[in-house]
Amino acid sequence: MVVATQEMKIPTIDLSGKESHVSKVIVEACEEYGFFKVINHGVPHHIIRTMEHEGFEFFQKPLPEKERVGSANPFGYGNKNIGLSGDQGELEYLLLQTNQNSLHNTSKLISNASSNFSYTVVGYVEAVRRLACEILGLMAKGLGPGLPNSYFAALLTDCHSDSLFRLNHYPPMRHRGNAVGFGEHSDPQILTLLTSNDVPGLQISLPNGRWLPVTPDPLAFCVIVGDLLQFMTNGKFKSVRHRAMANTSSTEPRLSMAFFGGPPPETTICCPPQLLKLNKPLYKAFTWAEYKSHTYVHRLGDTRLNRFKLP
Ligand code: GA4
Repeated sequence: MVVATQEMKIPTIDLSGKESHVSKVIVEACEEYGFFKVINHGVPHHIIRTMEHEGFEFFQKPLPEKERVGSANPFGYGNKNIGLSGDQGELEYLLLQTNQNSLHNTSKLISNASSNFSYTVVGYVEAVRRLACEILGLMAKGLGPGLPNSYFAALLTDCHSDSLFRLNHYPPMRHRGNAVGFGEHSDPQILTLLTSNDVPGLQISLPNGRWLPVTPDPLAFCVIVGDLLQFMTNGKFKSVRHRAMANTSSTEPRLSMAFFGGPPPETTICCPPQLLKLNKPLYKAFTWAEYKSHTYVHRLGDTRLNRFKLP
């Protein structure tokens, strides 16, 4: 396993900068890495810390209480089993749908003080969805004229948007060497916004095949290009493969929180003509529902994008 030791190259983008500059550097980061960090992102710090606090409260509970939420199928509480096809990892997690009704109902199973949990998670999800839309707007702007700024963001604000929220809890496991917490994969949706407490674990795959550890920064969000954005930009943006190592270096648990921005299930995924210009399309058109079921069949670590390549 080759691991690069420094983080020197991961772009950290200050969203309070000049819009034309910010959109340019975002597009460059998406082309080169499919990954960058944002700071001065406008999501209030207390919203992030309160969500994190609620997450820790949940994972500290005895196992039978956590299991009352229902096992992740795919939504609910998961422990060591990731997804439906048997991938394993050294973590436990909550995977939630992000529509308000579903968040309210699941909150009742997650916490005795369910109105606190529900209020916190609804507020958090709305704040990160807004940030995801802002970033998608900057991407559309940076991709050049002709594409409306709301082109990608509209898929996340649609009331049928299939976006998810995930809390991952990595317990400290000193002396477990290179155990994997969440195996290598790319995110199937459009865009992921991920933040964590100060405990390391996330690594991204670089174009040269090395794994680069990402230094945790609780004040920043990591932005991860998903498969759908790779398809919709005809391969210009790269969906980045990433993984989380088990938490072997800290005595504290690691908690990460990921918002996965996805479109309504029946959305046709293809590259808009404004982005194709004179290039020929690299991928077939398909719906998000089709691609999503394909990801569940092919599990983590698969080369699932190839199936949609045109000859
Ligand atoms: C990876 C990204 C998200 O965490 C996720 C995961 C999903 C799950 O846990 O149910 C998947 C995985 C993820 C991709 C392949 C399939 C589906 C587990 C799995 C083995 C919620 C998502 O959308 O895709």
